[in-house]
Amino acid sequence: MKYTAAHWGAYQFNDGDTDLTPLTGDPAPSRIGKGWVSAVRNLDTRVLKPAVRKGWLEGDGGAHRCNDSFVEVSWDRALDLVSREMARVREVHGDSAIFGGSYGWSSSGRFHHAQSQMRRFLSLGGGFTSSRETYSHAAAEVLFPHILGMKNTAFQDQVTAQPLVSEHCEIMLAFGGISARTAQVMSAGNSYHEVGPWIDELDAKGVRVITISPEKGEAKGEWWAIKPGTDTALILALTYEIVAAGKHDRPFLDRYTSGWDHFENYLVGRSDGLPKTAEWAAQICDLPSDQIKALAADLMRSKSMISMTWSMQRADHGEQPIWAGLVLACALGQIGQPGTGYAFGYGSTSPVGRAAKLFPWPSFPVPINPVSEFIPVARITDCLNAPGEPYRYNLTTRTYPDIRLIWWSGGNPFHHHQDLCKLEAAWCKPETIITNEHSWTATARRADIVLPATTPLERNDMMLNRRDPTLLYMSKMMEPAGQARHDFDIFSELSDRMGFGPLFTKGLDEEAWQANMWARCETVAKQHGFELPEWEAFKDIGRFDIPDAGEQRIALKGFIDDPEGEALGSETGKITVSNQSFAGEEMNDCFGHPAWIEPTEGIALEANEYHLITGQPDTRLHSQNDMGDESLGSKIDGREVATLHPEAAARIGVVAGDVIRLYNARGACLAGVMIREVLRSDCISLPTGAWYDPQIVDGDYLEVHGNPNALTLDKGCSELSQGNAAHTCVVRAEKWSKPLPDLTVSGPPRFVTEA
Ligand SMILES: Nc1nc2c(c(=O)[nH]1)N[C@H]1C(S)=C(S)[C@@H](COP(=O)(O)OP(=O)(O)OC[C@H]3O[C@@H](n4cnc5c(=O)[nH]c(N)nc54)[C@H](O)[C@@H]3O)O[C@H]1N2
Ligand SMILES: Nc1nc2c(c(=O)[nH]1)N[C@H]1C(S)=C(S)[C@@H](COP(=O)(O)OP(=O)(O)OC[C@H]3O[C@@H](n4cnc5c(=O)[nH]c(N)nc54)[C@H](O)[C@@H]3O)O[C@H]1N2
Ligand SMILES: [Mo]
Repeated sequence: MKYTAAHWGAYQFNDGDTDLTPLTGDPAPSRIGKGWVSAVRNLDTRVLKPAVRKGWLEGDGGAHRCNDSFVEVSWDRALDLVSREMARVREVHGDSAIFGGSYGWSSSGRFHHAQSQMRRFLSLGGGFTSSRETYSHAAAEVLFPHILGMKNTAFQDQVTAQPLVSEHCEIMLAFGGISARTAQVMSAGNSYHEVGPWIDELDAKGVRVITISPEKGEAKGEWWAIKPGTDTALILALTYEIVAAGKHDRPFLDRYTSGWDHFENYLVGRSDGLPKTAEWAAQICDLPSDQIKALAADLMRSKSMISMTWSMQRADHGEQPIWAGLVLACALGQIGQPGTGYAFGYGSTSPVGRAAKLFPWPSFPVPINPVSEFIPVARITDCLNAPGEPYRYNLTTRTYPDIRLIWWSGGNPFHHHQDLCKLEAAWCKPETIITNEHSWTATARRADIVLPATTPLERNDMMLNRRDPTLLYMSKMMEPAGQARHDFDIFSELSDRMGFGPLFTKGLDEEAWQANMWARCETVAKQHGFELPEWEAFKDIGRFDIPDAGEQRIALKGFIDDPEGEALGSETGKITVSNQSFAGEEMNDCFGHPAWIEPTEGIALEANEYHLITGQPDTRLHSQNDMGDESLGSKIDGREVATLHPEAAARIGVVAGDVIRLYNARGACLAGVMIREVLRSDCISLPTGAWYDPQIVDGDYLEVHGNPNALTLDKGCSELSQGNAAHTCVVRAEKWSKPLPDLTVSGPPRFVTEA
């Protein structure tokens, strides 16, 4: 038996197999995996040879970057062009002119990790401007150190174990729901999917699960169809009603939090004349006030978990709901007890609340970057548009660097960024863009030099995931497509050409590096009281399951048990209900305490306006595998499918199977129509990830495949985090009755021979 792994699961196969089987023991294998092998084998969309953009060869300065043809070249020529261009840019503009932020999920093996390989190469070559935080939860990453005194990853690692919730919790108040759809995924690989079974267990044990979301999706139990972007108002009202009844836990608030009184002045309206009552919230959230009051009363007498999906903060003012939710949990005083309190990310990925020990497995080493310049990850368009301009971020004022060369590897900004039309214009500004890619993604089609990379199915690697109790030797399943090479080989040869080959490789090849990483794993295992098989034996067996790997953690228990000895790293050592350092900054979009701040758009909808919900796709990981069978098979007329409520469909005048045009001032896209009563009638849900395919159709710029980022808002959540606000977006909709434009992304780009 041989093994391999992806962020969506772990797989086994025998030599000669043409498809993969989910790992034995996985109770709920992922749908995404069904489209993996076909995507890798789809040679129409794989990058088969190095390619250089025609306009770049002709010196167009980037002008035609977003709509150009390519010249296929030899590896020798491609690497020669790259090394000369890198040397030129470093020489003329300095190291910080190179942007290597390269955000993205790449693939699961820890040796062939595209970003780590690239960052090792760029760091050893002189350094690069990097990026901070993620598209997943930037607002939390910036906020939590202030209010919880710890990093988001540290909090994620201690989120209360799922079995404890099943056993002890009575009300699971799930903002954004808890979804097996998103729990298909765990960064670095996943040997079992437990969230679907956990949801069933909560149901079986009689836990009252309340899904607060504009979209019910497949959720079981109660559904509160809240208006998007208004959760903070609901949370404040629940807190208000608890305070008004005198049922807030004053001893807990005094002992474990700071700044309650200042917040309470706001909550009850002493500071702004506006009590945050159930009636007040009801009209903002579009929920009945007596339902809010009844829930507040139930919370006062029940054991509850206040759970927030990551999506809650991927929105304008995204800091507010997750901070308000924490404050509600403080008012209820159940933090630090088994199965109750506060959680961030149940279901958003598989391992959040997983009852398993954590092991600090090694990763491919990335040296310290000699350049300290960085941008908040989602400010890429602003950075390219406004070098030298000031912006606020995490209580400081910074200026955007002047980027002349971008290298992207293992990420797809023309998937992940918002307002892609605006990004396209900014993307034409740098002098050169280089990418390593295995597929002709929208980003590869907008790069100057494209270096074809292998996929995990075409190489040997290791699944080492600190949150998973299984280690796998990932065996190569098939030969690389075309002339694709491993990222490690690409960067090894480039370092050689650029004079630092031995520094990059340390004289080791792929096999020696992996054996070396395994030796470091053996040390970690010994420190944790167990032995790993030797390298050759591991390669042979392929799978190692850690003994006694179970562990049930309780979030913040150390602090609750010993608030002085285990004081938090926040400004007061406690959970900050009000935060003095924010208050001192006078930000107009994040105050000294959680507050209701209207989002930039979507509070008042005009006729024919809808909230666009752009969550994660069921059939893919972001844009990965979009050209595989599972994703392609789910489309309507080749377009990504938007879900509409029957009333919305009737208003727009469409039936299931039609195609609609969604549009706003930022852009327009087509999508297939599915009609279901699983979302609000003023919402349209269009998952992310259809490969971006904008075309000029009858004089209009139209994304023809169903990529919602043609429409979303490119704005920082706030001056605090500058995270993305992808979920805040309003669109109009109309039936598309014209002929359907052919997709261009389902085939390779235009190739030409050099003039
Ligand atoms: N509207 C909207 N937009 C969103 C979101 C949303 O909710 N709504 N969600 C956001 C979130 S949370 C995220 S995390 C981002 C995700 O955005 P990304 O992580 O950028 O999306 P992926 O499609 O996973 O991109 C990974 C890329 O790496 C490439 N790749 C994979 N393996 C390798 C390899 O071994 N070598 C090389 N060289 N390349 C490889 C793949 O082909 C793919 O193009 O999207 C964000 N965008
Ligand atoms: N299948 C699959 N799974 C994935 C991924 C993938 O691409 N595919 N990507 C992974 C990644 S990188 C990430 S970061 C996580 C993201 O995980 P999440 O952020 O949890 O996932 P989303 O699908 O963006 O949103 C979850 C829910 O939030 C709801 N929601 C949207 N707006 C609002 C709102 O204003 N209020 C409330 N209460 N609810 C709202 C949506 O309707 C949706 O049901 O998913 C991971 N899992
Ligand atoms: Mo993410």
